[in-house]
Amino acid sequence: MTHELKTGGDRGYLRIATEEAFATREQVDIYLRMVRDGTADRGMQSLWGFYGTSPSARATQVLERLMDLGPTRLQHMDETGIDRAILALTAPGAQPMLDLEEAKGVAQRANDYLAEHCKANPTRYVGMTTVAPQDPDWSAQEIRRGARELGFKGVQINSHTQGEYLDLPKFDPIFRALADTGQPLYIHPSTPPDAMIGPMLEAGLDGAIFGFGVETGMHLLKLITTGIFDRYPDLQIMVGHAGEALPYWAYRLDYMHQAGVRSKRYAHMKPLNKTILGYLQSNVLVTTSGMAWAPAIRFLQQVIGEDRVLYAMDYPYQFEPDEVRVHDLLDVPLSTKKKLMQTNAERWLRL
Ligand code: 1DF
Ligand code: MN
Repeated sequence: MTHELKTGGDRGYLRIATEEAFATREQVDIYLRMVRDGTADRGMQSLWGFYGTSPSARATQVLERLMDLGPTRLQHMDETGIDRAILALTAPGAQPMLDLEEAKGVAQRANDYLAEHCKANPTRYVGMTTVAPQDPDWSAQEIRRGARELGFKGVQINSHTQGEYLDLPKFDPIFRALADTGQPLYIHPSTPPDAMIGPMLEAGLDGAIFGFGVETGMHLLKLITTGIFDRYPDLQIMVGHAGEALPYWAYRLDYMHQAGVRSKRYAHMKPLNKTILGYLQSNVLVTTSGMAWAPAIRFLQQVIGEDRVLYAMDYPYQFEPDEVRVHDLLDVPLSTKKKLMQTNAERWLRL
């Protein structure tokens, strides 16, 4: 794999990367305070204890790149042929912050900061709104402000909020705001909550290697089985990492879900309008972040449809030029590749 990576569409498509992270100094300082004073959950101790304090090349480089929305990031995009980046505040955003006012302030200032950089680089950067789901009504307002005043094109929530998942009725204002603004929700991974993380942490599997996917796949599955898409039939939920394993599991999920519904094994497991695979094919968008692997990408295109698979790099956590080439060299027609790299993002994010 040697071809030169250039922006500008020389291969017949632009490259739009859809899960790209940034951080604010304020956010990271609060994480470090929480790690020090013991208010961080075990996942944050593990994740941000590492990125915030490790002297390793990975940690120091990731942290430096997260905080930059300036020339270095643009240069890295140029060097790897990334035309546009869909940017979101890195996980877990303001969600673990225990002081509500502090959490909302961090989210709002991050949104303002991102909006400024998007305005300064309108052809390169697109923003997603960050929220503080601990306050669902405030988050709904911030989603509307992001869509209507800041020019953002979606909303990113980093899985659970202090152990709570978005299927709880109290989070409904967030879904109302997504419906009113017609924006997709990106459920980005976070480390699992304390109730789930134990055995993973012992094995070093709590982070992006596996814990992220278990946590986030379960979150989306729980939303599906509790009927989110029957309540909001037009809602689109994005997930990264090739669908956090759900597409691969779809057959078994449907078999066992239907068996559970028929036998009335769980009082709250109700029949749904569609199969789980059916929702994956009508309400879920999947990105290739962290999964630059041709068999997985082809599988997704086959199972959930080529209109629903979107390219993502996951800068700066997985900044690997050869992974862009893997996408370029996929053995699919140019029309399919153009959907993957460019037009699916334009369509679903209304760019
Ligand atoms: C990592 C990976 C961290 C991803 C992330 O956010 C993240 C990591 C804190 O490698 O520790 O977004 N990722 O999506 O793969
Ligand atoms: Mn990510």
